[in-house]
Amino acid sequence: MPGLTAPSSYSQEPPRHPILQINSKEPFNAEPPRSALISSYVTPVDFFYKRNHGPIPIVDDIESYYVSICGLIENSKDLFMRDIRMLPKYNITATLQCAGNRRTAMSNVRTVKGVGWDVSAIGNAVWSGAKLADVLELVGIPNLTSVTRSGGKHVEFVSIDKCKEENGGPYKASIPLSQATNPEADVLLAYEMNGEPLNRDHGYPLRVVVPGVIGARSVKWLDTINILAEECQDYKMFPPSVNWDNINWKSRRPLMDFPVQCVICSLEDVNVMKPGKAKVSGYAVSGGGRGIERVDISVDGGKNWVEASRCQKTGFPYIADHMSSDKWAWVFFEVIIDIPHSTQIVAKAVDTAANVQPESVETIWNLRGVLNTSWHRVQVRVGHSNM
Ligand SMILES: Nc1nc2c(c(=O)[nH]1)N[C@H]1C(S)=C(S)[C@@H](COP(=O)(O)O)O[C@H]1N2
Ligand SMILES: [Mo]
Repeated sequence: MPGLTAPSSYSQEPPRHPILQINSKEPFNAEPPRSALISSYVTPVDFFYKRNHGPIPIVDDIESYYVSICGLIENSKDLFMRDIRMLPKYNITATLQCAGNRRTAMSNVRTVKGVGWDVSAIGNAVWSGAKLADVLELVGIPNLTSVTRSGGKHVEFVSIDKCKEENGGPYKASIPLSQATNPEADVLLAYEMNGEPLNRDHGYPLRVVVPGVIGARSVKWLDTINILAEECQDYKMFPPSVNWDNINWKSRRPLMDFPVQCVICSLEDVNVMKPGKAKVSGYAVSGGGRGIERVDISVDGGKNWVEASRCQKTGFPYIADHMSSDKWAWVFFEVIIDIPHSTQIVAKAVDTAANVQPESVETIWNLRGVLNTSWHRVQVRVGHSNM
């Protein structure tokens, strides 16, 4: 691990913004409040959720830091930061979402294993760096390769952090080689976030960003890129019937694209207000680069619906899957509705493949508590005062 050290204690953590709600201190896992999350289309680094499995690594010497590329390839190679910076630099606006986003709501159905998250284990940033497809070309893997001559089909990213969940080993995750070598998939080795060098929490000096895919694959503090025949056995989803006694880990594929999701961020779970008009706003996003076709809002628990307006950048209309839209980024929605009496407000989104969020969290419950994309519901208690 040249130039990069993984401390085994939490005594050298970076400073963090006091606005963050801390879900776990060691390792540090935190998310911003809902209102802060939707205060800007590009999430400020300070407000961006932080998801860690161990202590934050430290770069002692950026000059000697390199990434090794090895495994089922003809020639292994070590790439220094200057080699990566020499490649064309791309700026990609992409939303990162943890598979555990909204896990707390799922654990209210039945206990699940994992860090609890409200609705803000998500953020949208402009990531800059080299395309992984260009990096892999340097080691002789052409664009659009699905299998190397020696049988490599997956690209594993290995970090150096010491993670309890990995039995003290480093964090790692893989993606298919076909995605890694597809320039249009926009997989980056990123060294900047929102125009600044990555900070320590988000992977300094170099991280992977896999747009449209669960956040777990965007490995921070990159140390090694391994070309493998088999995929990494991590982050999976099991049917509701599976428990810790009958689980067969090998029976499921790892999660990749996240499904369509939307969340109301202008309201908390329970709200007290006067009768009248209220703004309902939040974010909607889908995986795999699919756009948001529609966001529907109901003020009667899901019987009747109105359509919310959608936007990404001010001054540009949002058109799903259009050149002018950021294909990997979330969309904000907004609607003004009349709330005459106490009720449940519901939001659901539809993506450009006509996928829609499931109605109830009960039907998608799983023991790891991943991918809670059920209709987002908030309660409103309307008080009629004579004042
Ligand atoms: N090395 C390393 N990379 C990692 C993780 C980690 O703990 N260690 N967490 C992953 C998970 S589960 C998510 S959701 C994202 C979170 O990225 P962020 O902290 O920049 O928001 O990073 C991923 N990459
Ligand atoms: Mo995650």
